[in-house]
Amino acid sequence: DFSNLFARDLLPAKNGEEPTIQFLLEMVDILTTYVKKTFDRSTKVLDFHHPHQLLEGMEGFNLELSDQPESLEQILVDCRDTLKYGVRTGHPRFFNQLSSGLDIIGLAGEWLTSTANTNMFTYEIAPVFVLMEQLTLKKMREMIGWPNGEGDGIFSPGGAISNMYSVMIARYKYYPEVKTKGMSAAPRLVLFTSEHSHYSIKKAGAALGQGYGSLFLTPGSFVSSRPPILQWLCVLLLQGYVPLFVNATAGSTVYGAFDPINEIADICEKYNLWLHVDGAWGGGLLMSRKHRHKLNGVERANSVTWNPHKMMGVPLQCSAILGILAGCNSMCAGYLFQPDKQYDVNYDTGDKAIQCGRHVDIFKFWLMWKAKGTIGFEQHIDRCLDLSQYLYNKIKNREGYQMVFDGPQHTNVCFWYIPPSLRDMPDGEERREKLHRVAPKIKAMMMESGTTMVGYQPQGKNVNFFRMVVSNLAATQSDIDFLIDEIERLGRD
Ligand code: ABU
Repeated sequence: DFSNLFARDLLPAKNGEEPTIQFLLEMVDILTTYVKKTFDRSTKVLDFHHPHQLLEGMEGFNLELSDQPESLEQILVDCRDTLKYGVRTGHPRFFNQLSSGLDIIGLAGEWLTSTANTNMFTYEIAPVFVLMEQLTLKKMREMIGWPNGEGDGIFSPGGAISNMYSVMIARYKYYPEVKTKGMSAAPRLVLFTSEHSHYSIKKAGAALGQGYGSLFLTPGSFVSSRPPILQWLCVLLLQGYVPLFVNATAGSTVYGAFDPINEIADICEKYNLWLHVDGAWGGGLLMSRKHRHKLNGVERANSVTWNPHKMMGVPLQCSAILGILAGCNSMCAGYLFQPDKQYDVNYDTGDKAIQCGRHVDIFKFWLMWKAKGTIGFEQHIDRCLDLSQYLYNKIKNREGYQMVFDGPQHTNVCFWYIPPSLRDMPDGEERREKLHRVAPKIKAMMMESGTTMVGYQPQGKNVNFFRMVVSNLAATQSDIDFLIDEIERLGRD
């Protein structure tokens, strides 16, 4: 009975051991019940409520904070309700995001990480985690193909930050004085990326003081737009701009497209530009002997973003920036990074980061790698790509579907569902407007019924279409069949 117990009765309180153990066991029960239900297809993916409904308070669940403590009984109810009104991103029918799934080893790793509750900035307080990070990053660099896995890297709070690191280290390499003098120490720098690349490259330009106007977007992906890059380079050079950096995307967010890294690397070498490969989504394919050729040339990159929390199913967050970071961000804060410690202070890796405090993202990933082996990640990736091919084959000639592009390169399958009333309508503005409203409407109904979730978006001239992605090992062909049935059920006129 927790109704008369409060947080103050738990450790370090006197005689707090027994209630602490009982409370944690109850918590484990809540979490394991949630885990079991997540894999049970008769459980909904979500129990949708509008923000105002949750803010007004549901029965027994009040988000407001109070001055007086709640009993542990209420705290346990709050925990159950937090999970109840959340989204089961590990459910086999959750296809909404690039990161999905609920890996049990990864989950156990995250529990351990929170229990250890340490900070990644120094070996002094995170000796084992720092070494795990170093070893894992080296292994990742070996998979990229850098000689002997040489180089550097760090885990960061997500792909956008990893991409921002890439711009920072490029700028530091060519214009190190920017670190002390700011942008006045650099000419007008230009970054290149494709229209289909992640918006974080643009954000990096803005955040780093170059302005996102310093970014040149090539239409579509780089596959079709190499000549315009070259042309722009020449024009820019004549106008006094200095091209600095090219981002090649390995697995674009919406289409899952892979830029031709070798061709882009040729241009970068010719013009002495930094080559970054954003493999946040596609980096995982390096683990697959069948699919890694899609990143051919990645070994020629100066820096690489790779998010194991996406295609490799590692619990959020787990994103790596690989490249040479040393010196770029170091401030040598004397209270933390004392040079006269008794151990090799090269292992005080925190000074490479733009953060000070840094969460331990490595342990769950390292533990999963131990538990699955490289071969386990390979099987995960091959299976997810096979499943996407199954979906593509199933709908490419099916009545009521139109593909946005042929032949998926990653697990992204993009398509319009055409309701019966639009099937015979001639192409034109009216049809486009109507079609634009179809995916959001079906998605809203999907969320209200809680049966499945899949993303949608417009892209360029294309009106709203569904983007299906698979990264969850729990998904099967029957879940793909379910999604299609559900779209057709909800999309009936
Ligand atoms: N680039 C962040 C992930 C976006 C997505 O899950 O669709």
